[in-house]
Amino acid sequence: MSGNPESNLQPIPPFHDKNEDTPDIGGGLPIIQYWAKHTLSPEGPKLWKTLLHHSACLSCSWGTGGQKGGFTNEDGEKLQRCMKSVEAISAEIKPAVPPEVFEQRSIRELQQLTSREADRLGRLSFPMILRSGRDHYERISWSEVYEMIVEEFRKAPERVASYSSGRSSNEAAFLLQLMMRSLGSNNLADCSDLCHSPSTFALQKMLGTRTSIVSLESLKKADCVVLAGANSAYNHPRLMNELIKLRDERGGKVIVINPMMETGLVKFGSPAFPIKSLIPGSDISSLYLQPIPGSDVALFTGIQKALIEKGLSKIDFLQAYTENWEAVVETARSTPWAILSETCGVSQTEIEAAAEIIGSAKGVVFGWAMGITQHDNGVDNVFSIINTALISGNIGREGAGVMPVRGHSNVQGFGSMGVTTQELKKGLQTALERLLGRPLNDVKGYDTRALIEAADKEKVDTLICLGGNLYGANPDSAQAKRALSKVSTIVYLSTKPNIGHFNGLAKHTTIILPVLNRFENPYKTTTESGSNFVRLSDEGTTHLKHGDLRPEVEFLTELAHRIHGEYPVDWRKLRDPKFIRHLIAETVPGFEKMATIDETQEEFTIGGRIVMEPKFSTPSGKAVMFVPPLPTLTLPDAQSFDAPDAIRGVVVALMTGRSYAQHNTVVYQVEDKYRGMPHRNCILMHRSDAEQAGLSEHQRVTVQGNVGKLENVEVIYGAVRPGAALMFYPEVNVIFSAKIEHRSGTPAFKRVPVLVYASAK
Ligand SMILES: Nc1nc2c(c(=O)[nH]1)N[C@H]1C(S)=C(S)[C@@H](COP(=O)(O)OP(=O)(O)OC[C@H]3O[C@@H](n4cnc5c(=O)[nH]c(N)nc54)[C@H](O)[C@@H]3O)O[C@H]1N2
Ligand SMILES: Nc1nc2c(c(=O)[nH]1)N[C@H]1C(S)=C(S)[C@@H](COP(=O)(O)OP(=O)(O)OC[C@H]3O[C@@H](n4cnc5c(=O)[nH]c(N)nc54)[C@H](O)[C@@H]3O)O[C@H]1N2
Ligand code: SF4
Ligand SMILES: [Mo]
Repeated sequence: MSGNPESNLQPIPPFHDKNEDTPDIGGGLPIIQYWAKHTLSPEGPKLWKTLLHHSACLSCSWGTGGQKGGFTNEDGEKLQRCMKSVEAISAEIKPAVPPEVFEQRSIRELQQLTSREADRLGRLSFPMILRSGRDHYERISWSEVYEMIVEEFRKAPERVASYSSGRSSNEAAFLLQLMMRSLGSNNLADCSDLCHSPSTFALQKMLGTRTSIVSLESLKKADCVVLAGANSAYNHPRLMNELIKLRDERGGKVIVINPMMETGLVKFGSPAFPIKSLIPGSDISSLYLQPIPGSDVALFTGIQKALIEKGLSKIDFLQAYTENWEAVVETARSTPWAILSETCGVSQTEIEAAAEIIGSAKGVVFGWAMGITQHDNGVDNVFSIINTALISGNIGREGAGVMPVRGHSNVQGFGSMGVTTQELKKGLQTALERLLGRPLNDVKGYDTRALIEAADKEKVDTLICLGGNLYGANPDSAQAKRALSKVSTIVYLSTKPNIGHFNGLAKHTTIILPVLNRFENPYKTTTESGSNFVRLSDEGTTHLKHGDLRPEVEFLTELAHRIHGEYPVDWRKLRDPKFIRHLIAETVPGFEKMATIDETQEEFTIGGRIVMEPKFSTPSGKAVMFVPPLPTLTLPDAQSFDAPDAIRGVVVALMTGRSYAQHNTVVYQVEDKYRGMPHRNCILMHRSDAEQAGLSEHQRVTVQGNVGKLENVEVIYGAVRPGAALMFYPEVNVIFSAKIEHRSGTPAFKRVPVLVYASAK
């Protein structure tokens, strides 16, 4: 193990026997090699042009780029582009898919493509249609598209739905929800339903807000960060720089909570510090806790208990600024240590060490991602984190707070613009009702899972997908395919082909519309970062000179005009997103500065989001605490799987997520070198689990879930706790139908019971 015992409090982490073939640090030289390979390749000049363009990074929600130049963060710090940004850009600057591909390859052939092969075809550059009974996608004109689909949107509003993914702009998001709500449909499913919806729900209930309450500036003042269920070395690389600075420059501490010991969260080599960090690597975790997947409530309750027992809890703070704290404190106090430790699989000593660090820090920021939210008790997990922040007095001041580490680069903006099936914030609802001249329909719309279920019951006629890959992102791929095949018309607005375009086919008409991304759009657009900062992306041009692509906003305004005429706005005027920005400024509280952003070019922090004093937008002005129940975590026995009974397999809790080089359902490279997984069809597991089932490293096995199995999967030993294992989505989505978190609709992607056994010879 690479941890340095002097600076890492936990000298011998429990489940550390990682694969010998893996590097000792995350990041490091391979990042530079990747940069060099791409920037020196024939695509290099195009890549540099885009990197230097004033636009927000396409990839993650950390939100680099914008008006101060492509490399700058909101604090004006330079050199803030990571390799993930290059990865995303180089996918977008690929040449167009040659028309022959669609002329020659039948839909059956296209269905054989892997995610990576589909993406590699190139950029989509002309509208296409797959008509009922045909085998091939055919070219179609934009005007034919409008004529064909406008009637489909006039169906009963509850039978019309949308799905969206957070790569598009705020302007497109605002239009989408206005068009749908003008129809009377609340069916605004969004990728956040599969992602941070539990965070939104819990933050709203407890603090009266829905997003991070920490600004980047404030994060820079923290002397402790707790990072739970987030593999930021892969998915938010610039956050790693903040952790390096916290440890190196401020002598602070980082507590990582993750069943898998991710190399980059132990030590990370960052190009931002070429001499002191890149090659030797910088220490990240001061303490690394490896709980049982899905048990974070027990671990955080344990931290609360230790804070209370050691006199490190801030009872005065709780009394003054919170409600229902007594029940939370009493629960932590009275739950026996044995139960907490047994539930989460982390010892009392380790939990107490975490509490000591938190209790003695000046300011703690609690960050989390999918390891916390993608569970059937995801909301409870978030409750328990916010409870811990409150009990330790770490909310409502500089250098402290709670920070969901968000997903797509503009997923948060979609929520702010009203693309949600959760209850709208009052201010936004009132403003929309004023605009529409009537109350909003109060029927709860379909979130992503409800949409698939409704489609499967033939309750959806028309579906518009603004980006994303609805098919690939859902669990139980066979169900997703079947459900979508019962929808009469599906319209996909996309930049790149993906497996959803070939497998998520409608009953009658499937249309793919090629759109311009944010750095090639002829108009300026905006996005919102995970720390509530609004970014302005400049106009650009596309390299697809012979293509017939449109901005998303142009398509949506024209469609809305044809459906609604001039109700409730002059849609065609909104073709220039500047006018949408005016409408957003009038409608969405906190976005007032959008009205002048075109004149001032001034990017801004959304009003009312960053919480610097312990006053909350709840009815009482106090934070409201809840007691989340401890989870009961059992795994089914091997016999309950539909597998031959003689087999001697092992049942594990499978965490499904991202490899090093993929962006959600889009795979860029097959190997994950930091976890020692040479290709996508691997299962990373603890040596002891494999041996118990008579398996050995590199053996090919069957991984069986509740709705399917994957064959010929290679066993890779890794630093994951026994009982847990890890595989990659979207491929793994064929084998399970996930449990659903009942308050947020989010699937339990991180605790999938599977049986692993030797494949029949
Ligand atoms: N390069 C790149 N960047 C991305 C993305 C991408 O695909 N590629 N995707 C974007 C999107 S949409 C999102 S949502 C984010 C995702 O960012 P992350 O949430 O960091 O990504 P995941 O791979 O889903 O895994 C999260 C971690 O959770 C851990 N984990 C699993 N179960 C548990 C548990 O029960 N408890 C705890 N404490 N930890 C657990 C896993 O071991 C893993 O390390 O990244 C965004 N950024
Ligand atoms: N098993 C498992 N499943 C998961 C997860 C998991 O951890 N495990 N994570 C879930 C999470 S957190 C998420 S967010 C979802 C991701 O779900 P989605 O957001 O639905 O999927 P993506 O793969 O990000 O979508 C990629 C596609 O978006 C399109 N696109 C890219 N840029 C643009 C643009 O600017 N405009 C438009 N219109 N289209 C664009 C391209 O065509 C590209 O192929 O997956 C979820 N599914
Ligand atoms: S951290 Fe995220 S936003 Fe920043 S450059 Fe990397 S991928 Fe882009
Ligand atoms: Mo996500």
